[in-house]
This record gives sequence, C-alpha cells and structure tokens, in this order.
Amino acid sequence: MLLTRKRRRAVIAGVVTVATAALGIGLSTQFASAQTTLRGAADELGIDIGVAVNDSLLQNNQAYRDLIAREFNSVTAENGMKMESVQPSQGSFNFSQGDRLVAFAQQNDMTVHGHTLVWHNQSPGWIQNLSGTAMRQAMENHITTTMNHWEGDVATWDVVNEVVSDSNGQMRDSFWLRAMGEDYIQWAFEAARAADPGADLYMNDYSIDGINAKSDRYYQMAQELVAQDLLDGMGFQAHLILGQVPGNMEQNLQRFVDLGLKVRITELDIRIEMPATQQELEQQAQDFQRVTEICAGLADCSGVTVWGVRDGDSWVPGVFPGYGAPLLFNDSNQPKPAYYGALEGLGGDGSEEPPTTEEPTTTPPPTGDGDCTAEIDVVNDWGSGWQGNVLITADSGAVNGWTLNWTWPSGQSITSSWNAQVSSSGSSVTASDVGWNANIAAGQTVNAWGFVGSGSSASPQVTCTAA
Ligand code: 9MR
Repeated sequence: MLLTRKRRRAVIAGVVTVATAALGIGLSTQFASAQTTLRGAADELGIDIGVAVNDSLLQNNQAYRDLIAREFNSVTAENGMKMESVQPSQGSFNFSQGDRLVAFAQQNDMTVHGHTLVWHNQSPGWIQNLSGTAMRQAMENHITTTMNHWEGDVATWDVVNEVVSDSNGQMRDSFWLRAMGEDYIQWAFEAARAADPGADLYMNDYSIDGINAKSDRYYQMAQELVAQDLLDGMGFQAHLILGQVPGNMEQNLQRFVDLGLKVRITELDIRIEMPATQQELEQQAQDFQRVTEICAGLADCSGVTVWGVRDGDSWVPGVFPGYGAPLLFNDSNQPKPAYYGALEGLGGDGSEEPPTTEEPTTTPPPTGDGDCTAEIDVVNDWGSGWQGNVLITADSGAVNGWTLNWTWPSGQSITSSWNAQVSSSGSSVTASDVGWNANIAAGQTVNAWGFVGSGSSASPQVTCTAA
C-alpha cells in the first residue's frame, strides 16, 4: 500500500515536471512542495495535530521534547490536568504539571487542549464521598479555579469525559451521577462557560467514533447543550483496533458538525495484537491515513490528537495485555509506516523518506547516583477495587533506574498495572521501571506508574532502590 502511494506520487511528479518543462515554467514557483512533517501539513490545513504528553518524559527527555516540537502543533496533558493531579486534596490546587506543559507549548507555538475537568477516573477520593450539594459546589469550584488559572493558555477543554456507559447509551453510573443526577453535566458546562467564555467547551468519549447507541446519546445531549449555547465541540477519542476504523465515522462526525459544533479526534491510537507483522503495520498506516483524512476533509474538525508519542509510551499494553504498537513512532523515535499514513491523510508527503528536519539531539542520561523514596497514592476506591498511583522521589542525586518492594498488609493484590514491570509472590511485590520512566532528576517527584488493586485500598511502606 505504501509503495503504491509512493509510486503514485512519483508518477504525478513526473507528469508535472514534463508539463512545466514544456511551458518553460519553474516548478518551484508553481507548486508548493508537499509538507514532510505532520506539523507542517496540519499548519497548512489550519488544524491541530496534537499529542498526549507525559510530564516526566517532558522534564527528563530532550529527544522526546524535540520530537514533539518538530511534529506537533498542539499538546494535551496525558494525566497532569486531571483532577487528582490538580486538586489532590480539597482546596489545595497544584498546577505544576499543567504549567510545565503550557510553558512548553508557548515556547514552541502550540495550542493546549485541556483534559479533563469532570471524569469518574483519576478523581481524588475526597470528592467521591461528598453529598450531592457539597459535590456540586466542589465540582463547580474545581472547574472555575482550574479554568481561571489557565484562561488564555488552554484554548479548548474536555469539560466532561466518558459520561455515557457502554450499554445502550445509558448514562454512566459514576459517583457524579449517583450524587447529583444527570443535571451535573449541564451544571459543569454552565460553570465552564462562566469561568472562561473564550474557551471552546467539549464533551469527550471512546467508542463513539461510529454511529451507535452511545454516539446517539451524545448527539441528543449535544442538541440540548447547543440550544443553551453551552457546547462548542465534540471529542471522539478513537482508541481503535487495527482494521476497524468505523465505516460511518465521517458520517457520524458530520452530523455533529451539522449541529454547529467543532469535532476533534482527541486520543487516537490503533492497537495491534503483538507481535505486529509488516503487513499489519501497513494496515495501521492505512487506518491512520483514513482517520486523518476524515478530519482534514470536514469543514469543522479542529484537529487530531494522538494518545502518546512512541509505542513504548502508550497505556495500551498495560490495559489490553497482548496488544501494543498503537502509535506513530517506535521506541527509537523513528517514524513507523503509520506516521507516513497520517502525514498523507493530512495532505503531506507520505512517501517513506526520513523527515527533512534535523534529527533530535539527545542529552546524556543523568548519572544514576541517587537514592529514592516512594509511596502509594490511593487515587480511587470504588469498593470492589481501587487504583493506586506510585510516586517516586529522587533524593539529592538523579535516579537512573528504580526497583520498589513492599508487602501487602491484608491480602491485597494487583489485578492490572501500567508503566512498570511488576511481580508478586504471596504478599510481597516487586516493581521496576520500564526504561523510559527510569530517569528521575535530583529532588524531583514523579507519578511513575499505577495499578488497579483488589481488596481494600492500602498504602504500605515502600522501599525504593535506585540503580
Ligand atoms: O493514558 C492515560 C494513562 O496514563 C492513565 O494511567 C489512565 C488512567 O485512567 O488514563 C489514560 O488516559 C485515558 C484518558 O485520560 C481518557 N480516555 C482513555 C485514556 C486511556 O485510558
């Protein structure tokens, strides 16, 4: 497929050369050459090509930063603007991760898409047990304070995320819904509109890329919110499986555009059952091309955001065991066939030649002479299970690899984890880094990895050993 594309482009170029030679006209004055970076192509279309950014990589990995600056004109915090990061305890706001991202975006002339204000996941425990009235007040305060802080810096916001369930378009049975009823969605949008009237306000969800009961429910909610001038856009996450771009995706997005909304592909990745064959990687290129083409072809698609930079950065293997390779770059920062597919979909030059801009420069990893400490932060406890995030702090020296050990106090176990290699034996757990999250600068604390636990939540003492 990619060879075909390359050949087709070569043939067209040949015809153009002959025709212009016959007319005696210089090619360069007649035709702009096709863009060779995603960013160049998206800029030409006037849309965003975005990427979800991991805060610890942004701080510690120059090659990661350079690659993002070269290829993307928009960023989303993968985790750093979520409620557990921004307001870990009631009334105490921590904007540091988001501020770092905003500064990076401004240095590199990028837009920032805000993700997310109201979500059932990664919300701190303190808000989940409030009464309806207290929860409404806390939700509105969170929206107002967060949006005021980044007013003018964050152009678009996922105000509510994943509020519809996967069954028959019913509302999701979240702690928000249970405490406040369905009206909480409208209240969230009212607070957001008042907080920053200049920002575009979105709803966002997965499995709504095609026409189905779930996207129908959003369509109905969108009509109601548009009638009150509370909604500006609809975000389609597009966490897709290889070869399964919905046939009616364009038609689905178009119906939201017809309501006067912008649409946005907000979290694109396309997972492959591992190991991926060359043929599958080329199918993935076609899938990425199709999705970017859909956005490029719609009148009001504000952009496409890819959910991570390199395959190894992705959340996918941690949550879908056996699946991986869902992104545009491999772990050596090199573009995959999918990259050229996406580039072609944006109208750029998708022939597989290396990007013409300079290769990113790398800084040597810090010397791993430090010690570290770690703690388990219980971020969510829904009774039948709980989510722990593991925060690791490097002491006075940089850490260049870590291993953690702890013992569960009362029969807990890990049911799934992400961004660490974990092994358990009875009640003892050992976890170590997965390479890209090995380096922690002296004095820094990073939210290094996380897991879903069974039993009652716990924060046992953790021993951290630096490599
Ligand atoms: O990529 C994010 C991962 O690092 C977090 O551990 C995870 C926690 O739920 O959230 C991931 O991002 C999600 C996004 O915020 C909302 N849509 C689904 C994404 C993948 O799970």
